[in-house]
Amino acid sequence: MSVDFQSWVAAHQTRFEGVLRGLLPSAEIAPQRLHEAMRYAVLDGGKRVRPLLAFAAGELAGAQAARVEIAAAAVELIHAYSLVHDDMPCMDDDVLRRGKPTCHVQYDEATALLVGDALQTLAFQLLAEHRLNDDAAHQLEMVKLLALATGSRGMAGGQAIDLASVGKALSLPELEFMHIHKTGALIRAAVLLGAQCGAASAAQLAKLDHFGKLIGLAFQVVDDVLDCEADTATLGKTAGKDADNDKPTYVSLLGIQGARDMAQRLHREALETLAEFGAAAQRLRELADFIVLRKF
Ligand code: GRG
Repeated sequence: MSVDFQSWVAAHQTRFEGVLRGLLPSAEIAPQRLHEAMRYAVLDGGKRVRPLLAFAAGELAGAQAARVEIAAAAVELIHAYSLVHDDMPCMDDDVLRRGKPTCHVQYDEATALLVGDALQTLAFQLLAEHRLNDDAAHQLEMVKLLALATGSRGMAGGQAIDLASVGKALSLPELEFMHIHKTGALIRAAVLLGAQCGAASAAQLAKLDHFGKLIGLAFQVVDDVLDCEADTATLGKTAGKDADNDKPTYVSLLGIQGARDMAQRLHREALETLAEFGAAAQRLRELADFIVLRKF
């Protein structure tokens, strides 16, 4: 990572933390415990990869930063909701997330369920409340895009396939289908929403969509490798869960080296889709590098 990129990431992460603090309901307001748990699940943790992708795509498309912040916050709230629900006993049943006790451990299961529900609805409230694009019809399309990426044809659908695949041998296309939905859909939406806060052409959006699809899948392939290779302290979540749970992964299907090779190929293809943007896509390229080379 270049020093310039590192300071771009740090500056955006810091500013975004302040944005999230301001958008989340105060823990002083009733129901205090729910609001406190929502803040616990969202603040002070996470790499903020999806918001960073939205910021980079927004910069490429000349979007106003204040608009991209709202789109990025909506995506991050959906992501945080998915982590809270995924960690619950009825799903992945985990006790550690972002280096802290998971939401249901810190609070209780009913609260964690409500935290996820409330974060998801807050995301859509933000998209309805704030101006994201000069064209209202276009903004409505953006709301639909996030809804599709989140629901049964996107992330929640991917999670359903994931839960049903435990102990089963999936083929590579089946595994790809699952991950393009479970992890990829929201990453793709982050890139597109960032760009749609600005003035990207249909042809540019198609390229960015393809980039988001490839880098979303690469993110998951790397996640599978890290689950095998990194330790719990580095990841801030329990390592080795996939093998323990007998889940099909890129590593179980291709082996560690095969999964690494696949991540490299997806990375290369993702960078190729950005070729025509020239210097304007530099941050997206650097984020693609970060996603594939990350150690946590
Ligand atoms: C509960 C509807 C529903 C969906 C859950 C995303 C997801 C679907 C579950 C999370 C389980 C998981 C570990 C998926 C692998 C990829 C992934 C999303 C990792 C976590 O994302 P990071 O690394 O997390 O961006 P941080 O904490 O950095 O934000």
